[in-house]
Order: sequence, then structure tokens, then C-alpha cells
Amino acid sequence: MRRSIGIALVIALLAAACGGGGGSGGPGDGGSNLVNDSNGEEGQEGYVGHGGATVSLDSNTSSVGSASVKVEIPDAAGAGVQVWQPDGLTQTPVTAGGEYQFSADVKGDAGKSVRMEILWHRADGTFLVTTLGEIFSLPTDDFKGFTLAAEAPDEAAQAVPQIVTDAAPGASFTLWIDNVSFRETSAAPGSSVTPPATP
Ligand SMILES: [Ca+2]
Repeated sequence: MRRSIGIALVIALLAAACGGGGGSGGPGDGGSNLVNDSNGEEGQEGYVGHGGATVSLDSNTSSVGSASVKVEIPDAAGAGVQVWQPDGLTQTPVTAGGEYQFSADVKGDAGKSVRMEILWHRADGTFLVTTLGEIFSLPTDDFKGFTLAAEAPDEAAQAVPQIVTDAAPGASFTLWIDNVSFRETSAAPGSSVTPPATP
């Protein structure tokens, strides 16, 4: 418990530090992090390998804290890591019309092409549509922050953010992900705004 409070505080401080402009900022971080914000420090709960990828905790590499989530990705299109609630079975609730932002620090052991995506689903779990981010090459020296922002489409009630290959990469490779957040930055018109977490 003490530890998660400490981590939440660090995130709040980082958000405050980024708020002054520069950086990849955008309109602000808005509401609290809706997904596992353990940053791979205590486990990889909620991080699910997709398309044959396997997920583990790596305490030798990190952008925040001392560990990150290591994703070993096979030579396959659409393979990578999905971010679910910590049980690994529950999607993250969203409100149609709200603005959402998925951000993460990412690194690879090869400059392979990947992309951030958000899979939107209805309340009954049926699939609606995918928001596709820009394809980018993984940085191999240091972690770099990437962000995908999108409005939750009509009927959307839950979402799964993911980072996956756009095409078969030609060889298996490793991706590390840390400092992950998925938050509502602006509520749908007519609904109440999620207040930022108070320190
Ligand atoms: Ca970490």
C-alpha cells in the first residue's frame, strides 16, 4: 500500500513537471490512470502477451523505478502487448465521447516497427473498432515516450490499449514497456469531468 502511494506520487510529480510545456505534453494528463500503474515494479499484472508474445518482469531495465515489463515478440503481424486491468481479464471502462490518452515509455532490442492501438468494445464485450496510432521504429538505446490520443466512439464502454507489430518484423525481438498510462483527458459533453487526483 505504501509503495503504491509512493508510485502515484511520483507519477503526479512527473505530470506536474511535464505540465509546463515542451515534452510530448498535449492538453494535460486529465484524470487518474485507469490501468495498472505499477510500472512493472511489482509484477506484470494486466500486461497480456498477444499473438504469441510472452510477458515477464525485467528488473534490469526501466525508465521509471527499477523494473519494466519485457515483451518477447515472435515474427508475426499484430503481435505485442495488451494492457488490461490487473486481473488480466477485465477491460478498462470508458465513456463514449470522452477523450482518452494512452502513453508509455518503450524500448526495443532492435529498431522494429510497432504501433500503439486502442481496441474499443461495447458493454457486452463485442468489438467495435480499433484506433490506429502512427507506426514508429523502436528506440534501442533508451526508453522513449509515445502517446496515442483518441475519442471513445459511440457505444464504446470498455477498451484495451496495445502496442503491436504492424507487419511481420522478419525476426523475433524484445520490447520493454514502462511508465504506462491510459487516462481520460476530457469527458464527453454532458457528462461529469473526472477530476485530477489530488495529492
Ligand atoms: Ca518501472
